[in-house]
Amino acid sequence: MQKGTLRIYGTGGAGINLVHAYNKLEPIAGYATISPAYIDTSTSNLTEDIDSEDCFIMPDVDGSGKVRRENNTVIEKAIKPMLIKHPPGAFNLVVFSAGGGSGGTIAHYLMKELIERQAPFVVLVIGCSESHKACENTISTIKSMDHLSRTMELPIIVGYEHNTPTTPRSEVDSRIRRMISSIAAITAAENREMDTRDLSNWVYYNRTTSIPAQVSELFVCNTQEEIAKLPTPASIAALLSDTDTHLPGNMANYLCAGYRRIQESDLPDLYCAIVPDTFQEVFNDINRELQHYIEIENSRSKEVPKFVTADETVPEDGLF
Ligand SMILES: Nc1nc2c(ncn2[C@@H]2O[C@H](COP(=O)(O)OP(=O)(O)OP(=O)(O)O)[C@@H](O)[C@H]2O)c(=O)[nH]1
Ligand SMILES: [Mg+2]
Repeated sequence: MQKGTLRIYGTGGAGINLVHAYNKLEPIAGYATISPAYIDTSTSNLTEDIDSEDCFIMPDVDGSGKVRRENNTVIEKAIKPMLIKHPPGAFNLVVFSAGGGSGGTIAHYLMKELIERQAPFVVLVIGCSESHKACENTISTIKSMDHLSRTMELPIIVGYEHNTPTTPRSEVDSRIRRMISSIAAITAAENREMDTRDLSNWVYYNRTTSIPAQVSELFVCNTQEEIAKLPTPASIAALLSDTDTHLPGNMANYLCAGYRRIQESDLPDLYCAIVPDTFQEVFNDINRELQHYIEIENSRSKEVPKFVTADETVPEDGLF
């Protein structure tokens, strides 16, 4: 049996940092072989152990300085050549932070291309609101995904975490890595009764249910009790150890289950749930933060203080 390959595109600085944990990882039984691709507008997040053939750095630019439109033309043009060098796998992940200028922009054009090819993918997004600009970029990232999903009439599945003072980067990173390992487990192609088409329909749930395609959230759960606390998922991909595990009929609109082949495994059951109803709240929370930044900005004095008085003589070269 052919082992599954999971392509992980790490886009922008945070994307590269996160995907770096899987650099040159030896194949592990029960998990898809991970094939990382590091995509950015600068080399500042690359480390010496990353091979240049695993990278695609946009030509003639050096970072986007947190401005999404700084390099968007270069990025849009580069996506097709990038995909020739780093083609999509049977399943794909796009990992990035929404707060910067590069990761979210590269991810936007990449998602567009993956959707056009109907290549199944999940995006893992780190939202940021430590500054007005980061918050605005995070909102813009969500709006872009919403528009893309609407115009293409296909769902976009987002595993979402947010950097906050109480959820520091390291905690966010380990939650994102848990999602990566879970997706690598369900896409292993070694699981009994789980086909590639099952996983494609898990992502594109609108093919098999009447739920309209929309930006939807990914939740990884280990028990059915955890699932029961969520609004009803549109779809679940379950990876179980025991074929006798009872799967109640009302768990989700679409459910595909696979069974681990590794008998001695004490790995927990996995339920990867796609929920359409929670992302509105994610958006509302960030938007509230953005409105707060806007209020602060509006309350600033628009007058620029003048330190050179009108009766002073300014030297010809401006040097006081
Ligand atoms: N959790 C987590 N957050 C990160 C990490 N690196 C950066 N961030 C956050 O992501 C935001 C954007 O940073 P980057 O991902 O480096 O930005 P970029 O996509 O490279 O975009 P530009 O540098 O503006 O071109 C920062 O403001 C940080 O808050 C990381 O490794 N983990
Ligand atoms: Mg950067």
